[in-house]
Amino acid sequence: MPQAPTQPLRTPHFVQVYREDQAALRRELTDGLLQAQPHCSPKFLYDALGSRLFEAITELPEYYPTRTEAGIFAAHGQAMAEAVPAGATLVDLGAGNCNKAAALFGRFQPARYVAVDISVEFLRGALECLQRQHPALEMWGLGVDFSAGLNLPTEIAQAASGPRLLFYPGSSIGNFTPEAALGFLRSVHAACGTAQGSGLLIGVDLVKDAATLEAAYDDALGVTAAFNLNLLLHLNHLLGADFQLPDWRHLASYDTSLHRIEMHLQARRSLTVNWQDESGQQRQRRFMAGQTLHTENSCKWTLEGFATLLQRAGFHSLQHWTDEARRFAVFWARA
Ligand code: AVI
Repeated sequence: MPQAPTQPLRTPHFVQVYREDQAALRRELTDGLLQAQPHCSPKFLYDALGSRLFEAITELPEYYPTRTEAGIFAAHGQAMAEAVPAGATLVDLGAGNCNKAAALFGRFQPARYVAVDISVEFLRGALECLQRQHPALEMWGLGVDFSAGLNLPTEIAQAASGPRLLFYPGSSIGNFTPEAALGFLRSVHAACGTAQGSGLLIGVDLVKDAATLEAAYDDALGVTAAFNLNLLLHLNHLLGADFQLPDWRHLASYDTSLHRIEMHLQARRSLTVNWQDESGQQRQRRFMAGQTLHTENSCKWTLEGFATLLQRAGFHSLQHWTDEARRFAVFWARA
């Protein structure tokens, strides 16, 4: 019997822009370690083990943001679908396993899906699997470091000719200082393009009592402590440094005037850390007992403060949805 012709299977397109630059990484890390208040960008929390530990954090009873945001999408998904443009290019910033965006395909009916992360290799498996489930949807994987601003490569900008729906869930905007968040949101506004109806759907963690926040960033099981301490293993790997884990303790405290959780690693005793900079020169940093390495800020916003930030970045016609306890909010903002 003749076989019915089968549809050729669509495959995702992949574009890798980010190239790891070992010398630039060593320079950035050396510069941070030698400051009066030593610091390190939170992006270094996410090596392979750090990414797994972060996934575990999202399951912790104390870490409310992930499940609260999911509850807001479940309760208000229909209202969101009515607000966002139909048939849009859905651009998923920090897509990871793509699960959050994929859960919205049914309601939002995008014409095209662009998953953005630092490396297309992180996206490949998830996108290939999603493509089999949604054979008609055009899919792209884009590997860029958008932490210093988002810039869509020409081939994707050309493919995304209609309205664009930029999607930035998870309250990762909180890991930018307010000034850096403004610069980043301005770049997202530009990436929305000029088609009618485009905009940004973004999750943001709200200001609340210090006890709830400090528990969320210093859980009883010690997973966040492990996540923070793992940064030292990552630095040992990247720099050939000699951080010893037992010499360090995890700290997380809420600064009520800056509205942010600060994560630090505190030296338990006076010690010296050694490493090699980008030119192979031996460097060292003395830490006195109690001195810290600042590893992350997680800024919390009021509804009014975040609305003002979005407007300063060029967005308008804002809508937001929250949970009953007003712990977390999802904003829709037109470009
Ligand atoms: C990824 N980001 C939104 C998390 C946060 O809550 O700031 C990272 C994190 N750090 C400690 N726990 C979770």
